Amino acid sequence: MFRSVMLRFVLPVALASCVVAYFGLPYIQRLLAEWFRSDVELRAQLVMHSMEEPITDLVENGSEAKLRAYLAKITTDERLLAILVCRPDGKTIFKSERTPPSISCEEEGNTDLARSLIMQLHSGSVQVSRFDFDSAAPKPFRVLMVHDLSFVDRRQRTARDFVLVFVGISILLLALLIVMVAWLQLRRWARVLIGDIRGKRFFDNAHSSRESLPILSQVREVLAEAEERQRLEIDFRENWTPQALQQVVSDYLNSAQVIIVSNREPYIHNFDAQHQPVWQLPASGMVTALEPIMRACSGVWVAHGAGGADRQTVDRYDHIRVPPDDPTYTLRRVWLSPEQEQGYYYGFSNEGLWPLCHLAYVRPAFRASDWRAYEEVNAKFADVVAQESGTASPVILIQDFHFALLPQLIRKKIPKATIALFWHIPWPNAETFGVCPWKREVLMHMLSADILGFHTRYHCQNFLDTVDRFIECQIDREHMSVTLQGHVCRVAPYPISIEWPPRWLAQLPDIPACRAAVRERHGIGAEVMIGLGVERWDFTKGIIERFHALEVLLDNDAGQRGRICLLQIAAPSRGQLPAYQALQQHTYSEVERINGKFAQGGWRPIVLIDEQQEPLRVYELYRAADFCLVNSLHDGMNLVAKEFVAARDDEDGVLILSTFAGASRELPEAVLINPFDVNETANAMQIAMRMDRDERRSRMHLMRRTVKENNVYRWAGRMLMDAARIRQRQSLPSMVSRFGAFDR
Ligand code: GDG
Repeated sequence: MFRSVMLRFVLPVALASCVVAYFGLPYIQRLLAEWFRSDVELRAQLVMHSMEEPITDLVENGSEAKLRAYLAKITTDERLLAILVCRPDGKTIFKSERTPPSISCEEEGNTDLARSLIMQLHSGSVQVSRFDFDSAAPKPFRVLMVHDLSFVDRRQRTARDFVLVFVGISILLLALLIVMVAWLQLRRWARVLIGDIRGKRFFDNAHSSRESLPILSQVREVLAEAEERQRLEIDFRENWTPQALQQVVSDYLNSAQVIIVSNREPYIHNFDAQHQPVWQLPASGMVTALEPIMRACSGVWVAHGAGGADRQTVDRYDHIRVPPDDPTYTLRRVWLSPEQEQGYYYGFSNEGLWPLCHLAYVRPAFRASDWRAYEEVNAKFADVVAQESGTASPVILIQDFHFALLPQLIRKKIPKATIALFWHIPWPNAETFGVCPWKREVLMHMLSADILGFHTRYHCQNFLDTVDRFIECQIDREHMSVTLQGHVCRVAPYPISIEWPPRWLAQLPDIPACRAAVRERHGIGAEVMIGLGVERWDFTKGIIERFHALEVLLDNDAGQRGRICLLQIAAPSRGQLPAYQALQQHTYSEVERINGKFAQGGWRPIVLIDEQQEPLRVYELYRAADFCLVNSLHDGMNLVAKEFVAARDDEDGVLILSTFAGASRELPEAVLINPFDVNETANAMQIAMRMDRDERRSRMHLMRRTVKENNVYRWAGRMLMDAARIRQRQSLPSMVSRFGAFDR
């Protein structure tokens, strides 16, 4: 920095000063010389004036001795070098002792001298002033007064030396001043910019001083542009693969440790009939999305050990390497007491937050005991994450609404961790969220994360509105961030997806074979079209509503009876809760009623499979279906829609999709419906059944391209890239001080 300030500021100033001195000095010298000379001239006139009378008397009286004595006295003045008294014809009347040889009356008499003349002699310059005394008098004469001007030279030299020293010292002082001011200013800017870069005051001009605003806003613009460019690059990167994700972790995160925290574990161990532990993949969208990422990045996955044989399959550190058939990462199981599970999982999470965030008109229940269990379990998970964290700054990916408190609890234990919380379900509007008695606690804890991810921009806006309503903080809506007590939390949409290609496809036969197998397994005739529903048995998924839509269809168009079958997988979920038990009962009774109403021969309109299926079976069903019905009443994303599309490498099949599922934003080529309107859903089924092959192909082709490009690796890659950027920013101050400068 010192060098560049010297080169950029001090050197030009020094050069300018030298140029001024170079051209100014002769001028000053000339001016001085002129002043002194006119002083000497004046002096000569004064002297002459005072001796005018005596000298005239003495010359006219011819008293040479007296004249000599008189003038000898006058020439004792050291500046007055000599006096000559001359006749007009050049004769010398008087010539003082120190008269330089080159000055004489003769010469003076021959030349037409001006009244005053500067002469350069060996000994230095002299000024010769001439005074004529009355040429009409009987004895005219003139006086030549020679003044020594060597003092002018001396003074000129002194003045020059003084100016040079003065300029030199000024340059030095100026240089010091410039360096100091530049250093102080740079230090200030660096501090402000570092704050900006870390996101603290990035977009807040109120905190920046006025003079630094122009440069700061430019730097800010450049930074924002660079980030946007990087984001666009990622967005347009088409080929997101596990390898690309691994590269992100190694290149951008410097192979940081990645820890995933979720309630649901990716592998559950239960005992089979022979009391042997067997593992199972849970029916969970979150697990479906994250498992491929852990396979790509390794690391540790911390989750609740909920399986009957889970304790028997871990080591003494509660670790198990998974996937069981090809271990690539570690699963750390956390044990919860039945009371904890009841309060935290079934209570606050699934009876409180789940209905709160889904507008499915099931009233949320908030109990203080559930909240306490929720706090307790979150604290327990924070302890486990701290134990599992092998470094000071791991990347921690927290999953879902079960762990809203974790960001702050982990931040306290691992301050330098990069924490992202992904919210897999919708975020409601501020009024709706406002009914939660612990809304402020939930929001404050969440905002300790570095990244808060939602599926859609709409959910992000809802979250920001909610924070705005209940928390005193700074919200930057343009750049989607919240600053609370100096900590910046980025709120961004990361639409989740599935792996591409889904690994199960490789194990499945072609479409006709899958169709044949499914028809045979479920007793569906070859002439019957298959409409498919695959879900966790949840009231948000609209299972009852789709039965009613089918009923409307069969009521309205009797010709469709015997031609359509709704094959519904309902994987039991949260079965301990009254709302889910009621849903299950309602499902059974509606299936019975509708089947009873329309069944004929071997045909039933609804085939309900009320057990969780192996993933391979689920994909076989996708490949066998004529259309897939996703009519969620409210859904964060909905992965079933994407899985169906991914399974159809024949570019056939129709997707009917709820506009209240996040997936509808990405898949507008589906037949979109309002799931609350059963007539519209019935109509959509008709459309699906009648759609011609070309249209089915065109729609499916476009949807497949979207899902392929926006796969789950891209979802994770974008979040990890944002995490990497945040880490770079956070590491900046220490980097700057390492290089010895500003952030003190
Ligand atoms: C939450 C959000 C968001 C279903 N039945 C079986 C089975 N499944 C699998 C499906 C799919 C997953 O479960 C369900 O995913 P969804 O996305 O549809 O829904 P949620 O579980 O509610 O997930 C949701 C998701 O998180 C991800 O962020 O999209 O909006 O609610 O993968 O295939 N899997 C198996 N057997 C079944 O019987 N093996």
